[in-house]
Amino acid sequence: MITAMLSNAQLAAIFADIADRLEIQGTENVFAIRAYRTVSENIAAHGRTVADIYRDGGIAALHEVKGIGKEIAKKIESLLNTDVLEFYERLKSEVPDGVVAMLQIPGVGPKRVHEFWKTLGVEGIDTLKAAALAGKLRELPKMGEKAELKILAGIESLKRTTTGRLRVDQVMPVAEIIIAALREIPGVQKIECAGSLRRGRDTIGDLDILIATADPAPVMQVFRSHTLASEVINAGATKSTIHTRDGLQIDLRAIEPAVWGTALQYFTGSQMHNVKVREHAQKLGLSLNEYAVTDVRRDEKFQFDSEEAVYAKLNMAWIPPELREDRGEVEAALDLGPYRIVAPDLIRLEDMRGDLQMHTMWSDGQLDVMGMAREAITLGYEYILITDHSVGVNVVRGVTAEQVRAQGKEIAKVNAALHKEKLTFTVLHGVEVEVHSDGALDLPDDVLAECALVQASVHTLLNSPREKITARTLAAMTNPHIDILGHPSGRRINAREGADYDWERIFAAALEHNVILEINANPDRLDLHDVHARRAAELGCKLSISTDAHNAAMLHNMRYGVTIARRAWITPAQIVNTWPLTKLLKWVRGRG
Ligand code: DGT
Ligand code: CA
Ligand code: CA
Ligand code: ZN
Repeated sequence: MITAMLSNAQLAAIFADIADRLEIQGTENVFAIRAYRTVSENIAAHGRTVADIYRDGGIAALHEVKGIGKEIAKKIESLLNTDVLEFYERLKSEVPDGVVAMLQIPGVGPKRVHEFWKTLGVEGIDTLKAAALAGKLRELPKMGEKAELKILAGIESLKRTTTGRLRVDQVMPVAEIIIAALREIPGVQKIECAGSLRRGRDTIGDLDILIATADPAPVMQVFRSHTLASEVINAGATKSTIHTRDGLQIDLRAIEPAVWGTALQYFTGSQMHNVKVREHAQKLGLSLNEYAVTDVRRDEKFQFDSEEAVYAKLNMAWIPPELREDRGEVEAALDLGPYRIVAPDLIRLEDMRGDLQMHTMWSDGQLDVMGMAREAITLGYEYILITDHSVGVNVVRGVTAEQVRAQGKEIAKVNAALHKEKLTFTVLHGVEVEVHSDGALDLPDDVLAECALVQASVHTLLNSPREKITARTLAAMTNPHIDILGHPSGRRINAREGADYDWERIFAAALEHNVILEINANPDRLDLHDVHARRAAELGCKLSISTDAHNAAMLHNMRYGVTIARRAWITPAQIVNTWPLTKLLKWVRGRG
């Protein structure tokens, strides 16, 4: 019997952690470390859930996932059956968590951590900081004063970014697992996420789940004893709170079905939105909380089982949760009046016809062109743009001018093969060209001219002063071959801030030169973010939403990008990859 319903992401995280700990420990067996890393990546990228594969086909079926050999299959079996792996538990006791935590410091890898730990006896970030301040790190081989300062700066940047909030992709799968587990319990009428996850924020403080039922006891019981719960914080009759092993807090509240509307409205927030709504209600002589709307003078209470009815009672249109941040949505809802929807044509995932940023084995992707095309076809897309990195991105393998041309031939072959199968699907040939620090592009114009669309991206020196980085990117945007500006700010959520651009000038240039601004859907980036995307769209800029996928699984991240676009009040017409291919190509060719 499978007891633990581990997701692929959780299994992948365990194997990545095993590889890290072995490497920190200084294991001689480089081969084993690499095997664990490969398995971790392959599990994360695998289309099917490994737990399902095991349940359906047993241990033999696990070999379906590349890299899972006999030993690792046994480990997965043990994890799925008993939720513990003795080998892993032993490794965790040998290499303390505090030591592993040092890996979070930018620029610090397992080999360094091994030295800090074994040579200096440092067992955590705080003691590392003390050692650096005492000048002890500079004496290690291949270190020095500069490297020591860099580590101190890295520790400071960690403090700024570890806000205790998790990325949305670290929370969404957990929400889906919990909801699936609770939905089938007898008596459950409705179940939905509230709070920041329902509003589609890029990071989540804690996960709020609401459930409509007249019989909360069994639901609370199942929730608190779920395998994901590492700790039960609160065990009330209608409210429970648990923590998961990844440090996520989950609040579950049982709601009387008759007051579902007010409860969902209240617990969705945001707090600022609710304050605004209550201020307006007051003007009507009404007050509201999670249980009812009250006519204050008559002391009469009204219950609502739907959110639409709550807003209607306040003479307001229903507001999509993504807009509830007190950014003008309450005013818009008042103007429209009851039983309407603020922004009814916000973009939806179904509107997407293609994906305009992805990588293949020509650079640092894991699949070939055909592999990416096949996955995109299963998603119902009509086209994709292949955008491998140019060589200038020195952290990863890139394509040279000759390789861009050679890739063009491969793409033509893939298109011919798909055409033969009578598939109406087109692979477009693009490239992600690096913008050098002086604004020059990493590939010659004649090569760029051969691509259907060209994306320019900045990956280096993102912390340059505003004037410098703005000028650098503006220079690239004026090159007539540039069609898209990829992940414009360069931020990595919970890891580094984006560049300090003069955004108004970037948006003006995008408008003038018809450069499409990307909303990168990778949940690690989500870049442009909502406020900037909204401003750009308002100014008339065109945007794209693309996954920046490096494997098949990452193509499925499109939904996170669409959510950001919804939070930016964006409609399908403003996103170029909702357009039919002919319209997109016509616009790109006719521009400038
Ligand atoms: P988070 O968890 O930091 O990502 O953000 P939220 O918005 O999920 O915040 P959370 O979990 O504290 O509360 C969920 C919603 O419940 C919040 O958006 C509004 C409502 N709420 C909770 N506590 C209060 C409160 O003390 N006052 C008001 N006005 N609303 C509250
Ligand atoms: Ca929350
Ligand atoms: Ca909460
Ligand atoms: Zn990039």
